[in-house]
Parts: sequence; C-alpha cells; structure tokens
Amino acid sequence: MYYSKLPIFLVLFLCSLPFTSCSQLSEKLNSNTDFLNTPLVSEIYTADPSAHIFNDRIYIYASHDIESGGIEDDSGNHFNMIDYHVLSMNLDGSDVTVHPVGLSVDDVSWAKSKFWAPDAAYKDGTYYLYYPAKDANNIFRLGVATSTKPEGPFSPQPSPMKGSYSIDPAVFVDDDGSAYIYFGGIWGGQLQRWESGSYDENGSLKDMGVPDNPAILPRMAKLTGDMLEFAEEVKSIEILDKQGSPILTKDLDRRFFEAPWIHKHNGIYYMSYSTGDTHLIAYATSDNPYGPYTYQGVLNEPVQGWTNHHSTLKVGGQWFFFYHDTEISGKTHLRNVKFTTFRHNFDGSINAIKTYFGNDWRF
Ligand code: FUB
Repeated sequence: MYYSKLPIFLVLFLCSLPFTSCSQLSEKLNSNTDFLNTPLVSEIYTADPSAHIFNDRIYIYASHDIESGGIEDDSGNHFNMIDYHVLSMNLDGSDVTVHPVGLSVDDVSWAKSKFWAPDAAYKDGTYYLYYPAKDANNIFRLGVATSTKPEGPFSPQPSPMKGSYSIDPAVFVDDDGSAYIYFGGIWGGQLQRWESGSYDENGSLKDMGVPDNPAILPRMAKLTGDMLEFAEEVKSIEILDKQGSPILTKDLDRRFFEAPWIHKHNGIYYMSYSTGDTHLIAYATSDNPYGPYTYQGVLNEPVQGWTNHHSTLKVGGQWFFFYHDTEISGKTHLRNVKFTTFRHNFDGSINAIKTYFGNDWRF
C-alpha cells in the first residue's frame, strides 16, 4: 500500500485550504499499489496536461486520446487525436469538470490530423490555445485559437503560426509580461527534419546516426504582442552539462526528446522535458529564458506507458506536477491525467518525483 508515499505536505496543504475536506482528499489516494495518484477524470482519455490558473480555478489543457485503430510505431501513428476538451477544477481539487469540445480538427481549415499536446495563455481578456497538427502535407505546424472563456469554444486562426514546425508548444509568460513559446519533439514530432533550416522529409540522421554529435535541441521564440505569431527568428535552446559541454545524441537519459516546459522559481528558469525513449522528465536551469540551460537531473521517473509528458503549476505556495500515465487502459495511446506535488530544495534542486511503482519501461 503506497498510501504512505503521499507527501505529507500535500495532505497538510490540501487540508489547510478553505472548503477542503479530508474525505475529498482521500478520494485522490489510490488503492492500486502501483500508482501514487488516481486519474483526474475517467469519462474520456486525457494526456499531456498543461495546467494554468485562470479566474481562481485550475484549467488543464490536455490531449484527448481516442482509439483510432492506428498501428503503434515510432512516429506516434497511434496518437490520432481529433479534438480538445479543456478540464478544470477548483484550487482545492474539487468540482473537476470535463468541458465540451473546445476545438475540433474539422474547425481548422489547414489542419488534417494529430491534435497532439496543447498549451494555453491569457492576455487582455482573451484566452489563447496553442496546438500542433499535421497539415495537408503531413507536416506538423503550430496553430493558435482564441476564446473569451478559458474552456473555449476556441476560434482558430486561418493559418498556422508563420515559421512554426514540430510539436508540443508551451507558452511561458515572464514577470515583465513577455511571452515566449517553446516547442519541439524528435522522431514522430519531426524536429530532426528541420536541422538544415528547412523541411527535409528524410530528416537528419543526427538523432540516431551520429551519437557523438550534440543532440537536437528544443526551439523557442518570443511571441508578438497579440500572442498570435513569432516575434523573432526561431532559436535553438542549448542544453549543457555542468562542465559546459553540449548534451550528446547518445546520452539518452539526458538528451531532449519532446515536451519542453518552463517554470520560474526564485528568479531561475527551469526547463523540463521528456527524454522519450528513456521515459524520464529531465530538468535543466538557466538565468535567462533563452538559455543556455544546464542539465540538473530527473524531475519525474518513468510512468506506466511509453510517453512521459507534464507541466508544473504553483498554487498558493505549493508547486504541483501534472502528468499522465495509462492506469485506466493499460494502453500507451489511451492515457489519463493525474497530479501530485513537488518542491524545490534550498539549493534550487528538485528531488525526482516517483508516482509509479510497477514495471519500469526502461527494463
Ligand atoms: O500526445 C501525443 C504526443 O505524445 C505528445 O505530443 C508527446 O509529447 C507525447 O506525449
């Protein structure tokens, strides 16, 4: 029984919140000994959670997994999602709501398939949904859709963001109001096809072909004031080891794969990301949103299921970690969103989160 693995500060925090009952909290404990947390919702399959607080409520922008019959392969053919449902809940975790479809692939003229991991941001009365999709040429682009409500429905822009490519957009708004979009994912996320500066369907062999080369890097750009386009040329984000050398392609436990996410703590920028085929969420830090970032360690150990994708959110004084696994279905392409807590140590480091105690995907 892993009841004892529920961090005591989570119990203390949630029980101390106004209107939180500890019986409500106990519903989030899991009787299945392999898992620390229970799925947030079970009505639909949900994945890739990007959590934000809007209007004193937590909104989670997630992928909506479906069974499409796609054959599982290294390009993510089995992730054939066609719409987004926003999830929301009160700050104490109560009143969890699955909102109606917020955006469907049929609403977006340029998008043909694969509504993968989204994110959202707010500015001046408008909510912005950022999402990847494949266009008519099977090339991933990033789109933006807007709404006056955090849960949508969202109205898509008629074209993808100019100069956008690959997957997993995540928008970070800094203390001065500057907004940056981070994105990228190799293999099925196609980032390796852009290494020459333009699209090459045969891709670069860099990822698997030249193990001693620096690994392919996540990308970023500042957003325009209207939040709809890149305000500058896309930039690669360096990830270095503590000696200042680039993380190499062969360094599978540390190299970037997909799912970049930024949070800021005590003035330090934390970029966390998935290592893909080693199933970790790693984290690196910088004193600048553009980097370079220095690799620091593991943020999340492997979950059940191939993919590991997350976000972080500060609620009051407590940091939360949103993630997914496959507890409900046991299938890699039918995932369910969960959350737990974490904290930063005095030196800024973070102890690795462990939410799954069953068979590790690495072994
Ligand atoms: O959900 C589809 C893809 O799987 C995401 O875009 C990746 O980050 C991985 O979680």
